[in-house]
Amino acid sequence: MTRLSQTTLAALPEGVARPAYDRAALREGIVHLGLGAFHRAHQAVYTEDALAAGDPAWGIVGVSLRSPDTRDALAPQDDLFTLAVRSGEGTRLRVVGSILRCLVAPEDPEAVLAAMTAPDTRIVSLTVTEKGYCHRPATGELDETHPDIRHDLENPAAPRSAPGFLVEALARRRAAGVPPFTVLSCDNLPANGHTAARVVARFAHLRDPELGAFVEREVAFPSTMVDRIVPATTDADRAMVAEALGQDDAWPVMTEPFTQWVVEDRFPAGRPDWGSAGATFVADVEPFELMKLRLLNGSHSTLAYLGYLAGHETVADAMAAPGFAELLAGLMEREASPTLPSLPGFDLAAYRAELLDRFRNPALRHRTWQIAMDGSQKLPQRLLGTIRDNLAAGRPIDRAALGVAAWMVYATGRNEAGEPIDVRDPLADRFAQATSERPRDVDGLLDAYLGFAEVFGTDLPASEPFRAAVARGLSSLLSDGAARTVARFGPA
Ligand code: CS2
Repeated sequence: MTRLSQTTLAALPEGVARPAYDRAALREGIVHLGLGAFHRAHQAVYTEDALAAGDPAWGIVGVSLRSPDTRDALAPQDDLFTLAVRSGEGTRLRVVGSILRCLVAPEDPEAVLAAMTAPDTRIVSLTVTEKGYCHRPATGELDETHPDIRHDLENPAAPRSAPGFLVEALARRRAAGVPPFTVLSCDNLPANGHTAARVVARFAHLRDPELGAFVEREVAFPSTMVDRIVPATTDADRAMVAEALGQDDAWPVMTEPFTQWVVEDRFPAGRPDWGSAGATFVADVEPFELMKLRLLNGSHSTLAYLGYLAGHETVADAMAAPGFAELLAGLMEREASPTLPSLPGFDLAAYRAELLDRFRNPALRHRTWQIAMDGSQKLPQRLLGTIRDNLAAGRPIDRAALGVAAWMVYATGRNEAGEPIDVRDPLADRFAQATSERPRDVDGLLDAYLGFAEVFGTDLPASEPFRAAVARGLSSLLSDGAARTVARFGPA
């Protein structure tokens, strides 16, 4: 079968959308660090629409900080890729052209720095996942002992980490008299612009206090709330896309119809007209970010750990099992929502109902295992913030605490039948070690995990109501299993 490429675009079936602008006329205006499926289904699509609206200055250079896989898949197809938007009603296909080339940082850090220092580059955006910030999840501060940070302080001209690349590129621009780019974090972190600013400024300060002061003074770090569910692509997805295109795409991206991007409008060097594609610009993103992290992501993680332990492969499977929808509805309505700042004019109840519908999307096949990854980096902003606020206000925390308990069982690396779980987490080895040294009972697990201050801080482990609520969750999970524990939330 022919491979998708610039020259085969004209042969695509009529229903498949394709770039509505002259790709050859684009300039490179954005460098994106963390070229995963999420970026391709979200920011690359908003930018695609902005390019079609007429400003050719914003082509994207995609950078993978680790693996060559995306570049290897996309380069032979002129960096074009297919977006498949799936729901119970069917699939819509669109070929996206906003990414102009892909770089692989470990192969050639200098090429990445050259793209980041080019005067035409005015935005460097990031989806490097929570752990890519090299910060301490409980406090948001740079982890100065992180191996990549140590490496980048010793080898500033050949960095590995996102902070290392950003600071070296900003230093080179400064030396060359080129104004700084705007740093645009698109990761699921609270106040993500602020978090990025803290780690980048701190890293710059460690290199040279004057450079640190420059970053604080001169570089804009707008916060954003990003939302679109993007499950990992499978071979079945590839086959479906090839069949529909009549052409091969080595790495299409699967997603849902829903998409949302709320952005703080602080781009001193300019930005694409993402508003033409439906992005919302606001003065303060934080209330939106908290809402999304605590409602969507908090529910997602709770569902992922409990769903995985109950034997459900996908989110939609778990949603169809007894009690899951009720548990999540209660978590969102009774525990997460009361902690949120008010968003005048925003219909929170409709937002929660829409989330449950999105989780039920039968066409997505979003694996619980995928969402379960990196729990140590996700729990603080997804569940622990909700718990802290409710403890302070004397409100219930049982559902969120059950989510935490399920994570504790999951991260032992053994499921309810004693079979191994492939736990992906930067702290996985330390969790396995801590739990293997203690009995697999309520006290043993509490003891094993609550010592991890980088996850729980020092306040939660010292809170009796918190320990008691997690203990109740653990006790039910260990004696009755996840499926029965969750089923109790369902109609009697
Ligand atoms: C998910 C998110 O994998 C995960 O942790 O919770 O990727 C989620 O799908 C997105 O944040 C939705 O916008």
